[in-house]
Amino acid sequence: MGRILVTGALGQIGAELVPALRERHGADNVIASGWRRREVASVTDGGPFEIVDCTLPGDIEAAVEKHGIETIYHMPAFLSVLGEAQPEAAWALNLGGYANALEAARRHGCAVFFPSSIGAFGPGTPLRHTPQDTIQRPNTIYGVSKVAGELLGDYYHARFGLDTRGLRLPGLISHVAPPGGGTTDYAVHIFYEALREGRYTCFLRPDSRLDMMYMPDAVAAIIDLMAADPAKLSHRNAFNVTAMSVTPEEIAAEIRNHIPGFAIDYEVDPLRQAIADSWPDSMDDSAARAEWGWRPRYDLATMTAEMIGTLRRKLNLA
Ligand code: AKB
Repeated sequence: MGRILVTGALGQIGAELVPALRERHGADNVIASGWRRREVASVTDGGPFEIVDCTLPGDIEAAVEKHGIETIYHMPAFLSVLGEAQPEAAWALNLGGYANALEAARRHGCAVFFPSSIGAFGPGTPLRHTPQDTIQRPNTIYGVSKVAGELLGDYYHARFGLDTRGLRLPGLISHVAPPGGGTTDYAVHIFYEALREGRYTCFLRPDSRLDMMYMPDAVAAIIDLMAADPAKLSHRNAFNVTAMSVTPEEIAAEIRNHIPGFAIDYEVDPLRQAIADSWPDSMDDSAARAEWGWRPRYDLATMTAEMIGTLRRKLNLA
């Protein structure tokens, strides 16, 4: 695969994607980058790091030239809730930054990975068993930028022959780096608060069903998609992938199997609830299964057991 650049490497996904790529390709072959340096041990301790502001035309290209990059994993994004607070900045980063990545890739013949999202769907989309190819009319700036990113990736593939690939990721549950500014963040916060406080106040309704995935499955999906035989890919940007379809009350019940006294209550935030209500609750990921062999390893029970065990050690609660 040659040398790799990961942009937005200090975020929730990058913090686990970078070590996995370094393990596979060698630490010196994976250049992590962010718009400023912040110590995230799993990323900054293990190999090269560059300052790259994706919104500046030329920044990504400079890193590509300097390191002889052949593949870009383009991860930075304003998530759905933060995007509604700062729509202009969200558009500049989420789409403008991706356009800069694609231009650098076009000039240097790089392959590119783009993380789309369940946020690329919206009102009008069938929300149960959401098909791979369906109506995409999101009503958040995050969703609009994700749909535009999917289309731009397909355009660069069709027009310039660029090897662009992407996934529509669901809410991601993880314990290395926190998410920030998303609608599905509750599914991470609930574990920290269950362990620290024994209780959690959720900003979504108890029955808000959404697709979710544990981070090791997301990292495996990203790596497997980029390694897949291109002759077998007819979708490229972007594949539905999911691992579980869960509600806050179902996650809480599973946590109670480990922390019996855990209590949850609800103070619904209207913005986040409206976004959640416009997103799928169970995507159909059969295209990913058929075209490149996608299979999640974790369900609600195995993810919860591992999150609780790992966070107990991380928070010194063992
Ligand atoms: C968000 O909640 O904004 C993200 C996502 C599902 O894309 N986690």
